[in-house]
Amino acid sequence: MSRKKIIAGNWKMNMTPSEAVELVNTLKPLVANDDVDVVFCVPAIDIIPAMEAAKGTNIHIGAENMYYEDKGAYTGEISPAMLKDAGVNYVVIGHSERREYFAETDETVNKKVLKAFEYGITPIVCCGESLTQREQGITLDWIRQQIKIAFLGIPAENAAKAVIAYEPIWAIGTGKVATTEQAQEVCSAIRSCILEIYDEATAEAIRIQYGGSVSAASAPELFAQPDIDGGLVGGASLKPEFGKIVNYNK
Ligand code: G2H
Repeated sequence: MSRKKIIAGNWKMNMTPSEAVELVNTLKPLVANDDVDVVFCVPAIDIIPAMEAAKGTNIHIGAENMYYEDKGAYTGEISPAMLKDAGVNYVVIGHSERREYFAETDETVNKKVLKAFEYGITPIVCCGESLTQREQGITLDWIRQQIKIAFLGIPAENAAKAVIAYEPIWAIGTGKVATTEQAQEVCSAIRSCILEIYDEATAEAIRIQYGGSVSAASAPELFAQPDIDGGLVGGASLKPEFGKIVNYNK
């Protein structure tokens, strides 16, 4: 079975609404590639203007986070209903920066994944090990635990539609990209873990991205790996370079 690649930008806390419109306008002719799903995950305040600017193109606008309750007294949070109503179909969940600075845990990640599916939003579920964990040789155990908890209670038909982003923390924003072998090894282990939890069809269908200092130079080899179905791209998604990453196969 051949999976459609998914290449997503993660803008993080960059771009004011007017800068967002400018960036979408700059990138839209550069990211036209119907062979891949192209997603720009943007700050909440940029979602609506970015969506307006991307109208009529192949770009999907996604969110970088959401809360796991439907509505209520949660000052400052964004609900899944708000995202859905704005036309958002993808949301990044459990990025390592959210885990590090905003106390997100595997349990809150699981609640958010459950809630995203309830609203028909595709979660991009992030996992990844620290440098210490890699040096201790516990990378695969750690990732398996993150995946098992993230997918607790998720039925196979939903899991098959999910996206998992493997992002080694030591490679994020450092310019230190994982080697192709390291990235493929972990992405393949993630697929085996999904096979263990569910079945072959789900493991074959789920899309697994690599993230961490992806660049136009590293993308073609990374995305050619059998278990890497695209990338979650930070720094390079804010530049025309993102067009080259999306067109890695041209
Ligand atoms: C990892 C990645 C995007 P960057 O956080 O999710 O960022 O490509 O800048 O390392």
